[in-house]
Amino acid sequence: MQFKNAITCLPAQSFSRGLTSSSEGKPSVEKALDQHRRYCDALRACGLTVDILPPAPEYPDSTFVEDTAILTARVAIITRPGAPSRLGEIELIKKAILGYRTEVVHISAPGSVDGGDVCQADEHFFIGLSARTNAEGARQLSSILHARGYTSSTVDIRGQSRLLHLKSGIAYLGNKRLVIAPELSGLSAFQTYELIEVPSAEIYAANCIHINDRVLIPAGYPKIAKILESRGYTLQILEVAEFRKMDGGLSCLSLRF
Ligand code: CIR
Repeated sequence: MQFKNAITCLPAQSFSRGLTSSSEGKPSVEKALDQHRRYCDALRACGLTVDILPPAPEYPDSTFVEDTAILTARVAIITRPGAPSRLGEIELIKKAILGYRTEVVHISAPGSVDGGDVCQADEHFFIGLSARTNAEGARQLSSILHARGYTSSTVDIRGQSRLLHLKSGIAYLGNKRLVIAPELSGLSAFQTYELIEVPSAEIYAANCIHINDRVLIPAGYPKIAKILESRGYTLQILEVAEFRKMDGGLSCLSLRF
């Protein structure tokens, strides 16, 4: 899959008031802005044109744009985030997406879907059932995708305490190859894929992103970096510690299409 564009959103001054389960302390907005700037530079280095939305202080988690939309070649879907404090973010992203697409479709109540639970692997979509994405949301999403010729399957991650979203534990690298957290690698859903298992202590780096000819991975995870390099990938290593403090990873900071 070749990507051309990305949408990101600057972290707001209210960033540290977002949702988190991390005990790593309060993030610095100043550092987050610096890490975000480097992240956008890395996306450009992958050949993308980056549309940076202004900060939205009324939504502290709005920098995690990936959760609010799913952009595929055939349809643009506005999600319905599972956390009530994030519901309003969809209006911001919808406005931005309508600059690229003439039509969007919505997930509607009582369905909920976070984009972080949706992993596209070519024509197939893995949909995580999580604390954020419910069965009705997954059903609506599958039906939207199937109507456009895609396939999908659900992966239940409820009860996986280290995974907020499905993509906290998997990333698609193309060619039927996945980077995967140990807790997911035995699931039948992934049986027909080649799996690159992330060492358990480096699980945060399972949330990496394959963009065109590069793989972006977070700084501080040398074992998986070495494994990916030995497979021939060109890595772009990025510091995202301030986002990790708010349970966010590399993928959630952008929509790529
Ligand atoms: C949240 O809990 O919703 C945000 N603080 C973090 C969202 C991270 N999103 C993602 O991994 N896709």
